[in-house]
Amino acid sequence: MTKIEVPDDHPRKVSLDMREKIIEGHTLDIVATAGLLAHGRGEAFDYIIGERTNELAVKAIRAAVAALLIAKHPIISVNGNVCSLVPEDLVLFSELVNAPLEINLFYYRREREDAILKALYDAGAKDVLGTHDRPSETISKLSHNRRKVDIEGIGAADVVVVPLEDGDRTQALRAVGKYIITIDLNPMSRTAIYSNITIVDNIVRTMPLMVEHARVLRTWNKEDLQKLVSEFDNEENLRSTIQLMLKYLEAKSNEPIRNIPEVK
Ligand code: PTJ
Repeated sequence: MTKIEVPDDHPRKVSLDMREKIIEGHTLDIVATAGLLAHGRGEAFDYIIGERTNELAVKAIRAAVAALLIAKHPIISVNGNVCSLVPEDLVLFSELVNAPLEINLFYYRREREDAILKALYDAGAKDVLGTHDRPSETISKLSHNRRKVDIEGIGAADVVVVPLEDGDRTQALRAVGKYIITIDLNPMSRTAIYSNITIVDNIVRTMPLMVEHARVLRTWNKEDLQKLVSEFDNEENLRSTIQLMLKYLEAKSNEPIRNIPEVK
C-alpha cells in the first residue's frame, strides 16, 4: 500500500501523519483492525482538548514518572496502536525508568506479536517480555485469550503502564492489586476511571514529555518522588479535565462559526 505524503502546509498535517502511521501499522499487522477505530475515538477526544497537552496532563505525567521510578517492579504494556505510534520513545522511556516492555494484546494473533516484536527491536529494544515462548500466568476475572501475562512482567509487577487499554483488563489488573497508570484521551473511559493515574493526552505528545520528565525526576530522591505520587488525585484530575473540555467547547460555541481558527 502506498503511504500518502501529507504536504507540510496542510492545516491538519500532524493529525493526518498520525493516521498514516496507524494505517501503515495495520498493513504491517502491528495494529488490529479495531485499533483503527480506537484511533478515531481518540482523535475525537483530542479535538475537544484542543489537540495540545494541558497542565493537568503534565501533572499526571509527573506523578506517573515518579510512581515508576519508585516502583519495585514496573512494567510497560505495549499494544499495536502504541507500538505503531511511538516505538522509539517507548524504548527510550523504558530504559530511563527501568521498566521493561511487555507485548500484551487484546486481539492476539501470532503474526501481530511477531510484527510488534520486530518493530520494537527495530526501535532499539533489547529485551521484550510477553512473547509466546516465554513463561506466562493468567490474571483472574478475564476470559481465556486476554488473561495471559508474562510471569516476569505484568505477573510480577507492582506498577503497570497500560496505555490505550480496554476497560475490562484495567479493572482486572486493579482487582489483582496492581497500581495502574494509563494514557487515554477519553477521561470517561473505564480505563481512565479505574486507573490510579490517568494521563488524558495523545500518546504522541505524552511519550516525549515522559522521556523529558524522566530525565529530571530520576535525579530526585525517593521521598520527594513519593510526595509527587501521594499528592496526585486522579478523580480530581479527571473532573478538571472534563471541565476543561466543557470550557473549550463553550469558547468555541461563542466564536463566529466561519472564523473559528484551525486547532493547531
Ligand atoms: O493491539 P491490541 O490488540 O491490544 O488492541 C488495541 C486496542 C486499542 C484496539 C484495544 O486496546 C482497544 O479496543 O482499546 P479501546 O477499548 O478502544 O480503548 C482505547 C482508548 O484509547 C480509547 O479510550 C481511545 O479514546 C484512546 N486513544 C485512542 N488513540 C489514542 C488514545 N489515547 C491516547 N492517545 C491516542 N493516540
